Amino acid sequence: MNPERAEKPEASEPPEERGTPIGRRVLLGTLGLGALGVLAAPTLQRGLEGFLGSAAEKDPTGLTGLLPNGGGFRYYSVTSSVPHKNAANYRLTVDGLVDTPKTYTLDDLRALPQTRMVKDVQCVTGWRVPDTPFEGVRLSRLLDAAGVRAKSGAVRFTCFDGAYSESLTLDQARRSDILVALRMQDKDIGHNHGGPVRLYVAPMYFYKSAKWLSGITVTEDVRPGYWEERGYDVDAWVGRSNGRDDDPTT
Ligand SMILES: Nc1nc2c(c(=O)[nH]1)N[C@H]1C(S)=C(S)[C@@H](COP(=O)(O)O)O[C@H]1N2
Ligand SMILES: [Mo]
Repeated sequence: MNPERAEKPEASEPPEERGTPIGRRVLLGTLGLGALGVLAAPTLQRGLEGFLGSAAEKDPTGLTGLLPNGGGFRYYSVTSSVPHKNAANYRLTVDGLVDTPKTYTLDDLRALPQTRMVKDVQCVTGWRVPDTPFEGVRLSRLLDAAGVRAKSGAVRFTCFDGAYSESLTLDQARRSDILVALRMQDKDIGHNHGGPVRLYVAPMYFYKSAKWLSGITVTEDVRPGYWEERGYDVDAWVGRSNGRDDDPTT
């Protein structure tokens, strides 16, 4: 265990690590809201999203990591608000070093063969959610459809939150356990979990699974993603990176 590596994620993703006074207020507020939801289920989703938005506004550096996101997950966003996308306005582009750049609608993606897998989710800050189903289109299929050019070496992912990004080497991106996911927990992916489409990188820490996915760009070299520029490992294998020794998820 390399202490230098272990420190970095904590420093750059503070929410779970530091019990700041603001953190406590946000958490208490959320618990109150949860009780309300029992009475008013249909309005809760909107109310919760509004609340998450305003909580993030108070601390855009990531306090939202404290907020429950259902089923053991925590809500993360590096921006204070994220536009909502649906079947009418969602688009995913595949471009860069490819022969045929493509743009997919949600229906286009739904029409492709879907792969479902059930594995644990592990966040680099320590929380883990067992046996979580994800379902979607294999990333390798979309890369093949676009025709990756010979000199390519990596894939970059961008998001319609306008800030987050991720990356994989081309070899990693071609693994069969990496999905452009449309469903999570056997439901269409909701807004707070990065819907309608998020990346799912089964063998790596959950920060690789970019929410609100809007762009897949084939590049020559790996370009470190949002958290990777802030200290996280680019090769984020669960249990073999970031100075951690969690059980692998695959
Ligand atoms: N666009 C975007 N994707 C993201 C993040 C983010 O802040 N923005 N956070 C990452 C991290 S650190 C985690 S642990 C998971 C959290 O996913 P959840 O909000 O569905 O629990 O999303 C990952 N993908
Ligand atoms: Mo995370």
